[in-house]
Amino acid sequence: MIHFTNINDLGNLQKAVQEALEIKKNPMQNKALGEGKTICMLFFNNSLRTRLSTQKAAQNLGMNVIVMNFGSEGWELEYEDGAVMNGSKSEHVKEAAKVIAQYCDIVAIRAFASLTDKEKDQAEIVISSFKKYAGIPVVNMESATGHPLQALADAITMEEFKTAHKPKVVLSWAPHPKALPHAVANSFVEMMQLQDADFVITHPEGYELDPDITKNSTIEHNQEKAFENADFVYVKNWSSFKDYGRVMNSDSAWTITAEKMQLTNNAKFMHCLPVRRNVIVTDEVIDSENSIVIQQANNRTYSAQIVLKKILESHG
Ligand code: SN0
Repeated sequence: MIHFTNINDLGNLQKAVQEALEIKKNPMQNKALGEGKTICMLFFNNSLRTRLSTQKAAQNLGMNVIVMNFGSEGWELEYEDGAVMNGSKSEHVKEAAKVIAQYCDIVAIRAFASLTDKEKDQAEIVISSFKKYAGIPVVNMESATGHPLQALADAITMEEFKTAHKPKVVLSWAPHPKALPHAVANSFVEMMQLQDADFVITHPEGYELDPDITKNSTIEHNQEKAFENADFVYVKNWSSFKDYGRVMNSDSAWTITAEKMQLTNNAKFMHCLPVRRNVIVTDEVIDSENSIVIQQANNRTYSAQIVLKKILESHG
C-alpha cells in the first residue's frame, strides 16, 4: 500500500481488522519498524481523536511525529494551475507539498469539505494535489469525501462487539444545528459494502448520499422500521448532497432515543464523535451500557497503526 485515502486501499478489509486486533494485544510489537522515520500530520481543521490516536499509533511504531495546524498557522495555499497569485493565497501547493516531503516520510492530511464548492470537494483538491506533488505516501485523516481511518476503526469495533454471524447494521441520519460533511457516512457505507451484514441506511427524504457511493445499499426512509431487529445503530448527521451543503431538516423526530433503541435487537449505539448530546442522541442512550462510543474511539489508534504499518512495510 502506498497511499491510504480510501478504505478500498487496504486490500482485504477482514484481514486488516484481524491484524489490527493482533496489534491491539501488543501495541509495541513493531516499535523498530518506524525508527528514523517521520510522519507530518497537517490539520486544516479541528481534531481530537484523529490527532491524538494517529500520533500515538506512529509513536507505537517508533516514528517521529511533526504536527502542524496548517489551517491556522500555515500559509494560505493556492491549488489552481497557472493562477496569478496576487490575492490572499501566499504559497502554491506545488512548492508546499514538495517542501513538506523533504522533512518526512509520510504525510497525513485533514482537509474537510468546503460544503460550498461541490466540484472542488468531489475532486478532492487537497489530497489529490499532495498525492501529485509530494511524492511520498499520503494518509487521509478526513478529506472532503471520506474518513477511512474512522471506518476502519468502526469495522474493528463491530468485529469485537458482534454477536450475530451476520449482524444487522443501521446507519441513521440524526439532526444537527450545523451543515456537516458526508465524509464519515461515505466511508462507513463503503466499509459496510465490504462486510457480510444486513446493512440499511435511514435518513429523511432529500438527504440521499452520493449515489455513486451508496450504489445498491438499502435505503429506508422510515427510521423506526429501519431500527427493527438491528444489532448496531451507527448515527451520523450530514447535510444535503443534492442541494449541496444545505440543512433542510433539523427535525428532532430523528433524534436517537431510548424508545427507538427498544425497537432493535438490544443494539449497540455507535458514533464517531464529537456528538451533540440531546440533539443527535439523548443522554440516556449515550450513557447506557449499549453505547460503545469510547471503545470505538480507542480503536482509532489500532486503525491508524495498521495503516501506518502497512505503508512502512511496503515503502521501506
Ligand atoms: C466532523 C464531521 O465530518 O462531521 C468530524 C467528525 C469526525 N464533525 C464536526 O465537524 C462536528 C462539529 C460540531 O460542531 O458538532
